[in-house]
Amino acid sequence: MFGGRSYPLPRCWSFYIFICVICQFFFYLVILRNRIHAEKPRSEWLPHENNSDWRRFISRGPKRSEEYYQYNLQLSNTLEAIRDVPRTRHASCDSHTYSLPPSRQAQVSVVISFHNEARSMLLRTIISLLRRTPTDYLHEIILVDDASQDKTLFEDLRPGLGSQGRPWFFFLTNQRRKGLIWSRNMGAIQASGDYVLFLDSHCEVNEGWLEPLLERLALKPNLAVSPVLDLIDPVTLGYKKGNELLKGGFDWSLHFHWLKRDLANQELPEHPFKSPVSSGGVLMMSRKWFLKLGSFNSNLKIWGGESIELAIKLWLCGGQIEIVPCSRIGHIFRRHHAFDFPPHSHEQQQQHHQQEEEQELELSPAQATYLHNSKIIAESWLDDYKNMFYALKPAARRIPLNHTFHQLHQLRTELQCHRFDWYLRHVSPELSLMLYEFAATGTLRNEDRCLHHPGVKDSRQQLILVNCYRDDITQWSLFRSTGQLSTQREFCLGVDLHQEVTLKPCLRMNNTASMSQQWHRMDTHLVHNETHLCLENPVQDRLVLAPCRWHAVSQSFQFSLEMERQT
Ligand code: UD2
Ligand code: MN
Repeated sequence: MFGGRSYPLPRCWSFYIFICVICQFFFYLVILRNRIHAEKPRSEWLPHENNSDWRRFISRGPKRSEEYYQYNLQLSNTLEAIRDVPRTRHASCDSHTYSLPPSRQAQVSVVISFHNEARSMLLRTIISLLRRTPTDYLHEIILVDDASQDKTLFEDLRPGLGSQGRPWFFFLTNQRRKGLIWSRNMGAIQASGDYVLFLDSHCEVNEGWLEPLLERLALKPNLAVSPVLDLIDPVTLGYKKGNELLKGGFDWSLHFHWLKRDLANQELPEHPFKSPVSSGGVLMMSRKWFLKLGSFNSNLKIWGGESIELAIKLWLCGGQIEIVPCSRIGHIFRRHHAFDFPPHSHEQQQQHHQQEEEQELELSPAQATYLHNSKIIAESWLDDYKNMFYALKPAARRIPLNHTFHQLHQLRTELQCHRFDWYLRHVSPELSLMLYEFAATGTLRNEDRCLHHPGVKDSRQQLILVNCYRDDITQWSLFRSTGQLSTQREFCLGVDLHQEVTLKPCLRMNNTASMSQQWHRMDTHLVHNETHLCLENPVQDRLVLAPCRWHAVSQSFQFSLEMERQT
């Protein structure tokens, strides 16, 4: 019945054993591979210290000074690619069970745009992401090299990150400098995840950073969320806890500020909270919602303002912003820009014209770019309140814009966005308070010169009168309640025992200002309460106190914005 050759028994057994061993081998290989996959993403550079590949990668980078990067490069190069960072979030965040959406509906794309970042720093950012993000959720990391001078960076980086499997890596290169706003938009277009996270290239994500953000996003699809940013010191690279009692906001000059967060009844510091603006540029939201909102306004140039623009757009057009203190990401806050600002138009003639304007306004390219971007925000979203911005930033009136607002108006209609007064009423009462707190604000002008305080470095607290169109010109505020005349740095104009005009830290006792720092307005004069003398600019750059003469031009001072009718 069983025709053909029959093998002797021993040979047959050894064959079966051989097959079994092979099967087992493959079985373990598959299991092991999956386990490696699940526990550790696949980078070759998930380093043991002194990993020679990582060291070689760093050493191939261009040699640059500390000033070039504005942080301690030497230290960054010697630290490990991944290091332990202190747990900075509240202990209750660790015990909380997060209700996460299923991973197939919550794929995260991380977009990192960088210009001239040190190799060790960029890699530390990436490795911290790979190490501390649940692999099920980390879909891809999109790196956009914004025309850095290190031309072989991607070439050298690619092999270490591998080319197969999740998270996927994408390497985009701008041949010409486009700025971070354009580059982040490109990254978001390239992305295919459900959510997009924008991250700077000198960050370290802390343990468990993602889950608290995902939990909030799953609850409210139109939300944008930010972690609390921890502070990495640019000199010591020490990692310090960031403050969860601060929220993001801006003033009428459209400068970003941290504002005090007030806790509601029963609210704990670690609870997520609404914020007028995200934690700077580090934020995560639905990718589709981001694109529907028109991404970051692509008319904004190079650096600055985009997170304020997106925040206003989000709030006015049906979204919200929350900061989530259980999520922590460390960021190096540098004291100065580590890069140049190129002149910002690509068309030669316009570029020339623009540069001439900037020179005439005595603006540096960085200031001109920021002013340009702020002007776009004011024109796009502030409605009539844009006059408040122009009053504080008169130079912005002369910055040319090269586009129309047609598309933006369309977006506002399509998404049925509220007007800006809604933002003042519902989102940032601080901003509307600023409208009522001051009797007058802005530059303080006498004839064609403005009163200026060159900065805290000047130990004599010297006051001078200079050209009003300098962008760093001091902004003054005359407070309704206290009569103090203060700079943004909280130095107050006062009078000393010799009746000399002084500038000293603003003094308050029992909620009333020191008498020597109190002023009131009489017509366009500034009268010192205690001495009844008037502020005067008798010769071009000097400031004195003198008996009031109501017709003296040298005693007539105008703020750029007067909130009270002058008597
Ligand atoms: C803050 C924000 C940043 C962004 C910026 C305003 C945080 C932590 N950072 O920046 O996200 O909102 O304000 O626009 O809140 N870069 C380019 N191309 C350029 C210039 C910069 O790709 O032309 C990169 C740069 O390498 C860095 C990122 O953009 O990764 C942000 O620049 P930054 O770190 O110099 O600015 P920062 O932290 O003051
Ligand atoms: Mn940064």
